[in-house]
Amino acid sequence: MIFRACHWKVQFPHAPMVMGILNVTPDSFSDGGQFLDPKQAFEHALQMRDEGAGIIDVGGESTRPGAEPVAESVELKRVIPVIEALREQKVPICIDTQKPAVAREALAAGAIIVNDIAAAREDREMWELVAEKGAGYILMHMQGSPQDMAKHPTYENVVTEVSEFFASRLRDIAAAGVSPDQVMIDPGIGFGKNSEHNLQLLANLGHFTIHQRPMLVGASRKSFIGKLLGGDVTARLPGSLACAVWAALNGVQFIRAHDVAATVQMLRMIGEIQQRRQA
Ligand code: 7PM
Repeated sequence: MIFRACHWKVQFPHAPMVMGILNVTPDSFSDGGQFLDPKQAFEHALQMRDEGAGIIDVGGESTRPGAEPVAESVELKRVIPVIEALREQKVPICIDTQKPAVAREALAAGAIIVNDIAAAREDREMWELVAEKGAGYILMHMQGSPQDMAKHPTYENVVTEVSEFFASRLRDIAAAGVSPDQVMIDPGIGFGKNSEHNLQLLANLGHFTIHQRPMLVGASRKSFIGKLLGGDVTARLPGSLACAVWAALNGVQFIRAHDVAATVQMLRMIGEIQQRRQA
């Protein structure tokens, strides 16, 4: 299995990689407003790179439940200066956007992967762009939209429904001209799922290997961790690390995280132990 995004390739098996979260927004649920200034955003990205992040996910629109959509011009003003500044830094950049126009500018500025949480619901333009540029694409499952997804998530079986979503979208994406090598799949923890759904997805990550695509999991600081263990958003690191180690031990290749240093160290330790297993 291989993942390709523009000039960048990762051949698997490969040690799990951490995707550091850079929210250039005033209202993200756990770090809103901290990195709205391009200089501060840039510095935070460099810090995450130095801590061992393999990819930086740059987003200019909050996707927390109930968040209001942001105008294209606002999103561009937030993300493009940061991506341009990071271009020489040789750290793979992922653009977190649902808007094809923002993705296009971001790819021109140096991003190589598109994190489209909407999975091109509205139109196929995003896939056409990804095909044209040879960019990477994160195919994430979400029930509903960011505005209404938290209301009443319902599934007969969340694991089989998410898996069927992957199968059908992977077909559509291929039909749009995107190579399967360009796509990673993501169960979308917290996107139209309650705590029980999130736990069932994590418990059954192995089911998604049938799609033969690398997987990304993002559980970092999400509210189900707080609901289960108590504690506000600043006290969710132990629960977040538990999800990350579980994901890594269950075949997940990419972990989306806020706390890069802690996550990278934990994964390195797991790797050191795992290498020494005897038959
Ligand atoms: C509720 C849901 C609150 C999501 C906050 C969030 C993911 C993502 C986000 C993810 C991919 C957060 C977010 N989560 N993109 N964007 N996968 N691909 O924790 O799990 O930052 S937003």
